Amino acid sequence: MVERNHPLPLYYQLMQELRSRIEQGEWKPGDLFPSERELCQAYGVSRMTVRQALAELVNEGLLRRDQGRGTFVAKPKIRKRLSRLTSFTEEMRSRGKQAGARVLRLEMVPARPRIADFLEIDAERPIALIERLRLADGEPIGIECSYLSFKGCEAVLREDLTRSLYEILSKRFGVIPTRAQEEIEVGTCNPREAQILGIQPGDPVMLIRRRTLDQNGRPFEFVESVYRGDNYILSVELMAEEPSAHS
Ligand code: 16G
Repeated sequence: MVERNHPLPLYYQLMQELRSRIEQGEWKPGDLFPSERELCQAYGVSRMTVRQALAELVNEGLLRRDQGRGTFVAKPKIRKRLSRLTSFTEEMRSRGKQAGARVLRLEMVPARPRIADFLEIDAERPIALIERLRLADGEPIGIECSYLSFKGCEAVLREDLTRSLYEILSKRFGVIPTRAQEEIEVGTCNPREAQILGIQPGDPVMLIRRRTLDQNGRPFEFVESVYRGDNYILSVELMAEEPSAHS
């Protein structure tokens, strides 16, 4: 259901509700999806809210628009093609592992110029730094150093950050990780990283930089992570473009 006094925006709640109805198989692939008007009535929300929720589901590949005919439930094959933005916790859960975190550093720091650029803020503005060792079933996997910038971000430092950061941000701060840009590089770890990760200095590691945007397209997080090269696998699904139905 969609609730007005909820920290998550209405469109986001509606999108989650519709996504779970689709995933539960209420409609079959190829079925005509209820119209905007029907959804407005069923959920008591504005047309704008419905449009935004539907646009997200089209983006995710769960729905497909057919000009002049309406919105249809997409074939599941299309969904697999899209990579979804996940948190460490979700990623581990999907592999049947228990995610954990040990906090290494937690403080407000002035944004260095390079980080300020990524976060689209002025250099030297105070941002929240959270450095954590990430664990999978208790085993060290990587060190994530997140720089957060949004109004009231200093309050995040008082949260229990051994839990999922993305869950805390969505539920308590209304900041919903929606999109991200990532860069991946191969490198070797320095003595400090080696000691924390339980490997040897110079061992291969994966260096990942991520800039994460919220539901309004605002960058709120810049992360620099170092993952152990021996127990972390990046898996990406690639598909050839499907021939269009009209060609
Ligand atoms: C991922 C993200 C990191 C984010 C974390 C939140 C990369 C390189 N990093 O590990 O940006 O802060 O998830 O995970 O993918 P959490 O919600 O489990 O704390």
